[in-house]
Amino acid sequence: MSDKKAPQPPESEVTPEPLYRRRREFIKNVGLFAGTAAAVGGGLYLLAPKRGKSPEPPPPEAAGKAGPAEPPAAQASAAGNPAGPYDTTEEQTPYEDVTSYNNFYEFGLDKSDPARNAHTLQTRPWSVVVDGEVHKPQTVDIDQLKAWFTPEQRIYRMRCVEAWSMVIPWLGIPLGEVLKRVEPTSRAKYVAFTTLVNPEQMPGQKRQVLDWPYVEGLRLDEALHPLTLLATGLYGRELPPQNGAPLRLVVPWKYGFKGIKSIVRITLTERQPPTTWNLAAANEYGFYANVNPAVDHPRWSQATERRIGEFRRRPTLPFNGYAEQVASLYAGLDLRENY
Ligand SMILES: Nc1nc2c(c(=O)[nH]1)N[C@H]1C(S)=C(S)[C@@H](COP(=O)(O)O)O[C@H]1N2
Ligand SMILES: [Mo]
Repeated sequence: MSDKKAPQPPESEVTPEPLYRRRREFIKNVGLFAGTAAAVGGGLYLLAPKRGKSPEPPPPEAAGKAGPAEPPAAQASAAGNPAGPYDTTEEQTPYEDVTSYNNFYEFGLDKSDPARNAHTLQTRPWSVVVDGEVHKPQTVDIDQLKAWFTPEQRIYRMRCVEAWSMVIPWLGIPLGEVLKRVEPTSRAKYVAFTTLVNPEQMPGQKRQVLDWPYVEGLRLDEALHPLTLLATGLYGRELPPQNGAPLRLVVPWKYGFKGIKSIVRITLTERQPPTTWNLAAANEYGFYANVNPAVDHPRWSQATERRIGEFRRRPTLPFNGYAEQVASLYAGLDLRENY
């Protein structure tokens, strides 16, 4: 992202592609040199087969640090055909790209920074506070949460506000199921999410590029929609730290920045909560952030996007292709004003 506080315009997504590839080659070589260092965190992922060759995740050892593998059932279905009513059949973005081209400013501003740096994140033990306007507030351990609701696979498109996109097979728990368990009060209208603050583990937080912690929010009806997921994994495996381990939000009809990573708190509120990118640049990033090809970003068009791995741009779809499922949530709302 070029200026201090704003995502890069899509032009820079197109032109630096060769640079991005060169950099990856470089990182790969460093990885080979690094030897044991490559065995922790993202190191091994960068040694995985080249883009296009195989969409398969690395062998189980590679995910070792992230914790236990996902249940065999989830692992088996990850490579197979989509089964659910919400899954896309579009080609899945290779595991290597999903885990090496990231936005996670807590670990640096460059797309390749999180894969290199996020191994310092300690994802166990990890607990999540669920509180606010609920009858049964609680603090739950991440493994307890995964035992309550076995993560299921969802294959979703992800569209970043910078105008690139991916197709990712997530493993996750529908957020609505978690919220129902804590019993929202009649006053609950919104859900606020908070990322961990820990500058030692997240060195990017030593610089005030954004207001830490990263915070996000949804309207309660959006949070309860069956598409909305708390992801715990991808490609049938534990979520890598660079993708927001151990728990991150996925709202596939909204721009990617709504998908807050490494969540430590979920608070139900009466009032609309503040959100990080809206605080950084309110004229560029709204609370809703629904994918909308008809409403351009002030500095670039949102009409088209670059699917990672493709060269021709493709049209961006209203609500990222999920209009049938979610458009009714916004009946009567001016989507130009509520961007
Ligand atoms: N805490 C936190 N969450 C975050 C971000 C971030 O910088 N910090 N970046 C967001 C943006 S802009 C995008 S596009 C997605 C990227 O998710 P991915 O790296 O798993 O593809 O994460 C979102 N969640
Ligand atoms: Mo993004």
